[in-house]
Order: sequence, then C-alpha cells, then structure tokens
Amino acid sequence: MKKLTVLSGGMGGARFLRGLLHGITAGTLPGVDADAEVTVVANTADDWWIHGLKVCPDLDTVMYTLGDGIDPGRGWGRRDETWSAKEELAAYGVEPTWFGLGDRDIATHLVRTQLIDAGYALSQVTDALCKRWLEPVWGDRVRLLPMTDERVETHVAVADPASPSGRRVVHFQEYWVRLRAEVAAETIVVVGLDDSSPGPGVLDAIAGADLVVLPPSNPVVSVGTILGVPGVRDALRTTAAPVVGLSPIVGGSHVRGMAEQLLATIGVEVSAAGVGRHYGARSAGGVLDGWLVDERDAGEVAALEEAGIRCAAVPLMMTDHDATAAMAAAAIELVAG
Ligand code: FO1
Repeated sequence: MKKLTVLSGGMGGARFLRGLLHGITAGTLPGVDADAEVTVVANTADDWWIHGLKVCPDLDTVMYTLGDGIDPGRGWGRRDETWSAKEELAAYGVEPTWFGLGDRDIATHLVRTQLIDAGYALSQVTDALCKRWLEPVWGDRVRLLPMTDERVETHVAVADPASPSGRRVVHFQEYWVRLRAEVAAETIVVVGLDDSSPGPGVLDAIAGADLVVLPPSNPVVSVGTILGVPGVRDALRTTAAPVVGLSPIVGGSHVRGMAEQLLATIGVEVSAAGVGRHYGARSAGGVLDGWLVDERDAGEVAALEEAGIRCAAVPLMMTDHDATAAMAAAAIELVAG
C-alpha cells in the first residue's frame, strides 16, 4: 500500500494523522510501505475572515500538528505563543475579543492573506505554507489539500429571543468559541458548499488511493462538509480503494468537540452506529466499506454489519502515537482483502 488519503477536520483528524504517520515510519501498519504517501483532504468550512485576515483552523491544525508547531494543550494555534496583538486589539475595544489569535499564528494568516489577495488559490497558498511546515519533516510524503479552493463557511442558527425572528445566525467559530456550543444549533448552513468544486488534486487523491480513511473528526462540520463538496461522495463510491472510518463517538458521546450537539441538529443518533449508518455502506449508496467502533460500543457491531458495513470494536482513544497507530492498523486490517 503506497497511497493513503485521509479526509480530515481539525484536532481529531490531525491527531489521527500524526499517529498514522508514526505507524508508517515505524513499519507497524500491515501492508503499508515505509515510504507510503499520505494525502490529507482538509475541511475549510471552519475558515473565517477576522481582523482582515483569512484564518483556516483545520488546515492550520493539521499543518502545525504534522510540522510539530502545534500547542499540544490547546490542540490549535502555535506552541510557545504570545498574545500581544490580541491584547492590543482588546485595548482598542476591537471585537471579537473572544477569538484568540496568537502573535506567531498571525504571521501565518498574514502570509496567507497576502497570497490570497495577490490572486493565488487557497491550494497554492497551502502548498507555500507547507514548504515551511511539512517538507522539512516529511519531504514530499505528506500533501495537504483544501477540500475546495472556493469560499465555504459553516454558519449556525441559534435561538435568540432578542431578535424579531427569534433566532440569530452566527459563524461556526462564534458558535464554537464564544457560545461554546452550549446553545442548541437549530440549523446548520454551510454557505457556498453546494456551489463549490473539489480543490486541485482532491478527486485524484480519492480515485488513486490504495486506502481512504475517514478519521474521528466531526461527522457534521468536518467530514460532513468534505463529503458535501459536489463530486466527493461519488469519488468515494467509485474509487477502487477501500474506504474505512473511525467513530468519533465513543460510549454515546464525543471524545472532544461538539459532535453530539451537531448530530442532534441533523437528526442523526449520537452513537457509533448512528454515525456509521449516517455515512452509509458503499454497497447501499453510502461511502463506507468498514467502520471501527470503540470496545465500549462492541454491542453495535452486529447492527453495522447488518447495514452492510464491516465493523470491529477496538480501543479508539488516541492517547499517544502508538495507540493511534494501532487504530490505523486495525482500520487497515478491517478492510484488507
Ligand atoms: N478555539 C477556541 O476554543 N478558542 C479560540 O480562541 C480559538 C482561536 C483559534 C485561532 C486560530 C485557529 O486556527 C483555531 C482557533 N481555535 C480556537 C480552534 C478552532 O475554533 C477549531 O480548531 C475549529 O474551528 C474546530 O475544529
């Protein structure tokens, strides 16, 4: 196996990717060449223009994580960060004060924004940023592709008694960071998604893969938005590669993030089986050949097998690179042969 393609959101996907690469390098993944290439198709619907800068949280979380620049505690932004610019903006009373842009992180957004303003596509800009972050560590074995070059942004409608309509629409970042996903998301609207097209290399990365992985990222606003880019689902259904996913829901709740709240919004059961069925069996018009659930959800394996999805229950806590690599190995074994 030489070509792996991973459809990734932010923290969960990035942590999975780091462990996958650990396993590849260590040679512990069955049938995977030690010089195998990993192409990451990353969600861009979290992107946000703020203070005149284009911030791409999921692209940056993957890039910083694989380039070892991530702050491990936060899971986003840079390690060894300082916040002088943020403090100065707050001193001017400039909103939003609740969104933390660190000084080092701002340099990334300045470079990205300048290149976007100069007319370069997001995929070209991402390549340029990855020259610093990925090439020195991974050579040309890791590629980071935006799911689309076009502007796509997730917005969430929340109840707001103060507004005439009784609701307010906020950007996903406000829903997640300021509201802490503590209010019900009445509706999720991914602005621009239906009119978007797969970014350069995305469909080839799926069609030409030996394996496609849906890591434990948010099934609604991360993997869900990637699947929503016109053409991506069809590519998953027609690729010769097996498609295997890992459940982000363990024991009936998310490990981190806000998957519970958003699955409820789209009417999907908050369970490992619920998400697996939501993605669907490839044999039944969905995108999955295999679905890994945590040992605590072993009782859901039979239901998934009946839905046409190969399923196994293994430990799904990404406690360290070895544990994550073991998850990747289990995913590969589940759909091998
Ligand atoms: N998450 C927070 O909880 N608080 C923040 O202030 C914050 C700032 C931030 C800045 C840049 C960036 O790339 C990510 C940032 N995040 C922050 C995380 C971000 O909201 C999430 O990574 C995703 O959008 C959800 O996966």
